[in-house]
Amino acid sequence: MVDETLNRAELAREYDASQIQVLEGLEAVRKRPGMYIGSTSAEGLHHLVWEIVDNSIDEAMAGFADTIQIIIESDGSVTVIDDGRGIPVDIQQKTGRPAVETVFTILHAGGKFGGGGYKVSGGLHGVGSSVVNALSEYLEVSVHKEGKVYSQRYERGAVVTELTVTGETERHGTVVHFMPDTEIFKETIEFDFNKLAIRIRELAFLNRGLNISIEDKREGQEKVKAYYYEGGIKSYVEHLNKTKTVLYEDPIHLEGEQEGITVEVALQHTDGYHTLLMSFANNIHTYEGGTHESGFKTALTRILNDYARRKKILKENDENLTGEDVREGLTVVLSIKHPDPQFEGQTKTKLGNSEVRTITDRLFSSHFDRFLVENPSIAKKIVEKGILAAKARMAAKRAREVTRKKSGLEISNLPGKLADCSSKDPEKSEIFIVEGDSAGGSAKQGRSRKFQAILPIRGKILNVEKASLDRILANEEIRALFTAMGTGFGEEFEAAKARYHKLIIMTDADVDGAHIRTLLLTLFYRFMRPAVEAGFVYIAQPPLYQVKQGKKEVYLDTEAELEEYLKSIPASPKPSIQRYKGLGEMDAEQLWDTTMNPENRRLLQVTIDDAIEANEVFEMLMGETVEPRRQFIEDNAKYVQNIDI
Ligand code: TSJ
Repeated sequence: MVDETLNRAELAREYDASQIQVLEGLEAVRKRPGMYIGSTSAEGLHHLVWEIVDNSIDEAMAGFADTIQIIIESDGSVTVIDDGRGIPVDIQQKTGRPAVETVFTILHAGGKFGGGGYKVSGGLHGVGSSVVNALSEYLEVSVHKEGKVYSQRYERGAVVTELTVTGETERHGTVVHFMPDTEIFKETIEFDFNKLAIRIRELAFLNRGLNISIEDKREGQEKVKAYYYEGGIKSYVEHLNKTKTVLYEDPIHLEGEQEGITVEVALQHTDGYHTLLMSFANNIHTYEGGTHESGFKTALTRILNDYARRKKILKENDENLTGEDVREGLTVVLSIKHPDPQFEGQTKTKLGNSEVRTITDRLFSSHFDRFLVENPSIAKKIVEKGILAAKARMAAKRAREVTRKKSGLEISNLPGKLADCSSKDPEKSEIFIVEGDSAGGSAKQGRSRKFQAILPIRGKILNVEKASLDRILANEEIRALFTAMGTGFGEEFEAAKARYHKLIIMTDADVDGAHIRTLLLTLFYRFMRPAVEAGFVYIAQPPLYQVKQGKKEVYLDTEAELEEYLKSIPASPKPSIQRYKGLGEMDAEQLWDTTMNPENRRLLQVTIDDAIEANEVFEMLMGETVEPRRQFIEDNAKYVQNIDI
């Protein structure tokens, strides 16, 4: 028998050793923060909030919490509060330290006790609260449990106060308050309310019955948004279809569990032609799909074909409906919860667990089949919609075969507004999408004709406040853009046919410009995604200020740069400062010098993540009916510009 009791000296030595390990662990996080949170830009900064909130969501998913508050404090720090059981505070056998301290000081120790339940842990999420602690100037935790409040404070990951009882309480739950460390987040530590609100609303939809709110206490920006959806993803589908004509009143909602995996689906058909399928695994949006999505799709197609044959709506000689036929006009939210999700793909948003394909197929099939049998009039509408889509598909195919008719997007129909370049080498060619005819005129004059093409777009036509995406796609200027690119769009998109390898968005530095840019990025994300992935899409950055002193002209991009520059030059002759509100205020030569000339200009390459975010902002804009959109867009303008970073 080994004597497991340690004497005091041994205990002290063990404790010192473990403290050294703690510091080494968290020091590694501070040395290479990008490894743990992706980046130290605005993106990484916002991950801190999700790392903390995810723990409260886990507590809610386990059934112990139903209210989560997120507060941006007036000094820019963040507080997250839940009404769960409170992180355990008891002294752990192994470390001799309170469990809550371990959560914040040991890498990957988050939520390891208790066991079981689902964890939000995919992509960059779930690396743990200790990472947030390591990257915060300070972090304070308060646990409300069994009548007492236990509190502890850390600075840059290190314990500065022992866990002590600091008061009495009648409630239960966890409060975490932290200030991101400016030594780590050198670009910005400013949280973006709208960016947080978008994800918080999504979490509310995905977790039925959860009360989740976000409050901004910063001066001049005070606001609160609270979300609660009794119907969960069923409410999500209702919300997504709010502006559409639906084929039956209530979304179909199905839920099942097998081998510890829960599958939840809500779907509803509209009279439109687009499919909107959003899938999630443990609350993470699986943009790239995966096994849950493919299991669902296969099952939907098979069940509808079987049903249509049983009911003799499809005759013996009729072909089966295809997946695309049965998904036409369909809006779906699919959400699965898995104890050990595997995320794959370029952006780690593709679910890989192979057993999920079969489980989703089986659960959805049996529920959906029963639904069709029990609701024959809805079933009829769904099958008929699919048959109509199949007929349209076959008619279009015949038309193509017989007439080889042109789609209208051939290069031979190049739009009149396009000032094309003379180069025919796509690698050397650029197209500028320019907001407004007057800026378009300056750009046409100022450009290098050889390799730069200009396509002006009129802002007011692109009024997202009124136009649905369908109508936007029918819009002449948008069609002109796709024609000019030579790629086709959507499922027919071929990046290899792109006539330009740089597609540069050039909009004004104001609200409308940001608005148009969001719309364009949304379009590219949805209908030209391979071009975004190939890195073909860029944003031009016109300067904000021009300072003239005598003959000398200098262009500056930010107010800070302007102030610094003004300090660096003599007071006389008095410099004249021009603030550019729009591209139209620059003449052709200025536009070339500052924004178009490859030698001086700075272009921002758009990443797929930027496009995803723009798409989310767009959806938010389309979805909000209560709040005046104008106000929202104004609040959001700063955020939209942030996609530049
Ligand atoms: F991790 C964290 F510190 F960042 C954090 C955790 C932050 C916030 C805002 C909340 C939480 C959190 C943790 N909320 N609720 C919990 N629950 C537990 O940690 C817990 C409590 C009791 C038991 C048990 O088995 O009795 C198990 C767990 C995991």
